[in-house]
Amino acid sequence: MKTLFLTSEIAKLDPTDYVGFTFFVGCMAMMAASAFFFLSLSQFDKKWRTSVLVSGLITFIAAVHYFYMRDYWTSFQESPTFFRYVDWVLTVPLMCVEFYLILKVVGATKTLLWKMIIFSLIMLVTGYFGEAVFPGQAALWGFISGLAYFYIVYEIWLGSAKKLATTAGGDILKSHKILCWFVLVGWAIYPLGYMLGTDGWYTSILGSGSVDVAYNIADAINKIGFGLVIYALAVKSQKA
Ligand SMILES: *C/C=C(C)/C=C/C=C(C)/C=C/C1=C(C)CCCC1(C)C
Repeated sequence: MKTLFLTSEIAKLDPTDYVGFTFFVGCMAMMAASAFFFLSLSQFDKKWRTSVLVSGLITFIAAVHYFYMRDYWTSFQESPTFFRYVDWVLTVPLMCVEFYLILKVVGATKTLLWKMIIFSLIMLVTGYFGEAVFPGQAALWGFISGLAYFYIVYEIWLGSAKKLATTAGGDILKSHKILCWFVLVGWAIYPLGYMLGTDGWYTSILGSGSVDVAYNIADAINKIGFGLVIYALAVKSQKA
C-alpha cells in the first residue's frame, strides 16, 4: 500500500525581500480598504450605495489576487504575471463602471461605458501579450496597449465623458477631474513598470522584481485612492 505523506508548507518571507514585503502590505491594504467600503454602505441611499459597493468590489477582488500573488512570489521569486492580469481584467472595467455611474445622472450612455470597457480590455490583453506571451516583441505590444490607454485618457479628459461632467458641474465635475488625474498620472506608473520588467529598456538599473514594486504601489494608489474619491463624492452629495 502506498504511504501518503501530507506536507503542509508555508513559504518563508526573507526579511530582505522588499518585493515580497510590498505584496504583503498590498494584501493588508486591499483588505482594510474593502472592509472600510463595505461597512460604510448602510450610510448611503440607493443611488450612491452602488458606487461605493463597486469601490469595495475593486479592492476586494484585488485583495484575493494579492493573496495568490504574495504566495506565488514567496514560493518562486517570480512575477505572478498571470494573476496580475486576471486581477486587472476584472478591476479596470469596474473602474470604467465608476465613471459611468457618477455620470449617469446627466445622461451617460451604455455606449460610452462599453467603449471604455472595450478599450481597457484591448490595453490589458495586448499588455499581457507583450509581458507573457511574446516578450520578444514587448515594445510593439506595449505600443498598441499605450494607444488604447491614450484613447481612454482622451475620452475622459476631452471626450464625451468630459462633456457630461461639465454638464453635471459641482461636486461631480470636481470628482471627475480628480479621477481623470488618477488615470493620467496614477495609471502611467503601469507602463513604466512594464518597461522595468522588459529587457532592453532599463532592467539593468533596478533589477528584475522592480516591476512588481511599481505595479504594487500603483495598485494601492489607484484602487484605494480612486475608491476614496468616489466615497467622498457620495458623502458630499448625500449631505447636499
Ligand atoms: C487596478 C489596476 C489598474 C488600474 C491597472 C491599470 C493598468 C494599466 C493602465 C496598464 C497599462 C499598460 C500600458 C499602457 C502599456 C504597457 C502594458 C500595460 C498593460 C502595463
